[in-house]
Amino acid sequence: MRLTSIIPTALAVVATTSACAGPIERSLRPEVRPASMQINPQLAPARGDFARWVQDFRARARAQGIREDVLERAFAGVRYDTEVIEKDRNQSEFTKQIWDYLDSAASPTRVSNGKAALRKHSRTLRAIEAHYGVDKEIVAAVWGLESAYGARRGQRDVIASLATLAHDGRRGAFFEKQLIAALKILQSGDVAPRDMRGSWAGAMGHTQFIPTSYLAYAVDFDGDGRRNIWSDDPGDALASTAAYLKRFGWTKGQPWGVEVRLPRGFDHSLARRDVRRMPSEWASMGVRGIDGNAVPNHGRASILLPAGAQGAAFMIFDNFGVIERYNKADAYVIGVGHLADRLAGGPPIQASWPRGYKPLSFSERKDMQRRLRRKGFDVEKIDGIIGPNTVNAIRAYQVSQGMTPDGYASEDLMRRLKRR
Ligand SMILES: [Ca+2]
Repeated sequence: MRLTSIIPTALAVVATTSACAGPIERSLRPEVRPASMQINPQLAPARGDFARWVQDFRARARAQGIREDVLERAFAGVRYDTEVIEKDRNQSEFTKQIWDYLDSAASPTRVSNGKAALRKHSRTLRAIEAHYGVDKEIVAAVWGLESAYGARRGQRDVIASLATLAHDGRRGAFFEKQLIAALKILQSGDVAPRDMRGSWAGAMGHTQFIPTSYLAYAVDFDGDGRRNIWSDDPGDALASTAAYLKRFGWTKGQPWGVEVRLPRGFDHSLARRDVRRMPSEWASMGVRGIDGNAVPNHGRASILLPAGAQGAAFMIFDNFGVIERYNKADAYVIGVGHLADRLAGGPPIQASWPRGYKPLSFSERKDMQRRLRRKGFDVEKIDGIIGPNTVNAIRAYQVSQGMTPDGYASEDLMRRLKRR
């Protein structure tokens, strides 16, 4: 299966709702995206002729300090790339449930290739871990998801891709900023134009930095005077990833999260990011590691149920939020974290997922609430939101039906409610 580059757009928003199994995009790639990056179809007119756009753009680039000789070399032979636009248009069609995503993220091949990569680059990765205080398995896991350990760094001309996307205008301002940053990279001499290759969306090198992230966070780890994230030698790229994670507060030795078992009768309304407790407090409520023991006190933690009550449960720590700085999707963060655990010799996720489950649509959820109310299980509001009240009503209904009272808004529940 091909796990290609995509800038997650809707994904980042959708997938932060941890109470339901939202669609997960095909990408295993993080992008560092400014919060202001929004898609507004109204602002997406065709801008006409590409060559004329490039002329106008070059004037804007010169005004921002890019030298004419750099522009001349960067744009030599650059053409509008229709494939890039096709990929940009199609990306939202690729969706995955979290369990399918995690199957890919920690596939047997990716785990064994990762172990081999850790062995092959052990000296570099240990030096990076020592210098930045970021666990080498986490760095390797980001590498594994971003480019399959360097095998898929992207072969497109970054200037052509970014110019095409900036000209297209759907997210023109964002990509023009990336294009300026890419030109600054060329102007710095870190890389020659022909070597500045990347994904269709301009993510570059082993860990797929976009140009603005490169400018802010890339490092020259081998000390040759150039920050080279494109070469076969992954040292600078992996160190850049570690530098990035360190910058956003990585705590060495703290897990991103650990899989837990929730006690019978656990109040699922506590499974929220803003409910943060010490593992000992969770343990006193019966929340245990998968081995049955209390989770060590690694710091305050939340309970995350990425696919609802029927899937795996995780106790997540501050490092989870650090990985989110790459990509906010729960699936991505768990993918990186779990792959890292596997590379360190850890076991697969133990819980089973509600495979085959299709999330109820908004109107189905409202229909479910109406049916619950009609049967005497009040949900307070018919709003399509599965909050604590709805979960409690589902539980009470499930008890009345002799079902497992997990409070989960499943298709099975819906079928039951539709019976007389
Ligand atoms: Ca270097």
